[in-house]
Amino acid sequence: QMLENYLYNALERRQFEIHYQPQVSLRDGRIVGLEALLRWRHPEHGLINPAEFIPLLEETGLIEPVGVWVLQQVGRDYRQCLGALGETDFPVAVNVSARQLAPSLIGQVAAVLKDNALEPHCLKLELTESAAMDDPARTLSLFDSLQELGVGVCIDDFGTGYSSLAYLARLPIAALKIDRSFIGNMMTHTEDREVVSAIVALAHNLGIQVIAEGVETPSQWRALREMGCDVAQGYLCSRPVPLAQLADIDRTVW
Ligand code: G
Ligand code: G
Ligand code: MN
Ligand code: NA
Repeated sequence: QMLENYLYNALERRQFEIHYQPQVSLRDGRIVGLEALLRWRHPEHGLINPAEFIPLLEETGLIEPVGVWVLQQVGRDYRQCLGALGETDFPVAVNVSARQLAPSLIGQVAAVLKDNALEPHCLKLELTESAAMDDPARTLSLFDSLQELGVGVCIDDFGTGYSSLAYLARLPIAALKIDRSFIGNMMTHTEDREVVSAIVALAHNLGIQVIAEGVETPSQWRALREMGCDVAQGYLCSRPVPLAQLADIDRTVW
């Protein structure tokens, strides 16, 4: 309740910030993308993770203005992100909630590109598997519009929801992100390793890139590379960090 009252003013008090986590090619070790992750810097409670307040933002409808702010902030940060990493060009992925899946999302994304003079491939959206499958017809029409705009959509937390494979094959999807629960167990549980391997094969057969989430150890990295998984994201490479710390990421660990 307390948190909820504070949340109403958090946006105008500029208490939200965005941290960035690199996504690294399993083939050549290059940073090929970033995921933007929202944080709330509360004056008394310190840095609060989204698991604690995203559900509240969704319930109250505040996710809509906050979601617009996230997109715009990522747009403003984009060139600095690349500069910090010494790279020329890669996409930054922004998470969107089911509540943001309205036709207005297309206009919001288009405005961010225009306002910040960005090419469409600079931005990607991430939508969880369960949000995408909630209303498959709506999802299909939004994905088609985003593809027309040139902005790719990734399916987040893949493997934990109930995908209709028929819909999945019809959606224009930029990448499947394998849920970190499978990666966490893949070295100790054969079944999880088989699930990871099956998702890689499914994605590749559909011409879709695969990103492994929650990669924490060198042995997971090696196993994923052997399976032909494309990209790794996780604490092994870097925790999500504020923009100012992107330049300090230690690339000798992977
Ligand atoms: O960063 P962390 O692991 O705490 O994120 C927890 C969850 O919050 C993740 O599932 C992530 O997708 C979600 N999340 C992070 N940032 C955003 C955001 O800007 N918008 C939405 N809708 N969800 C986000
Ligand atoms: O659901 P989504 O994939 O958007 O959530 C990303 C969340 O996962 C972020 O909140 C981030 O802090 C967290 N995360 C990123 N890398 C790792 C990791 O290697 N291990 C664990 N346990 N969490 C991670
Ligand atoms: Mn995500
Ligand atoms: Na995820």
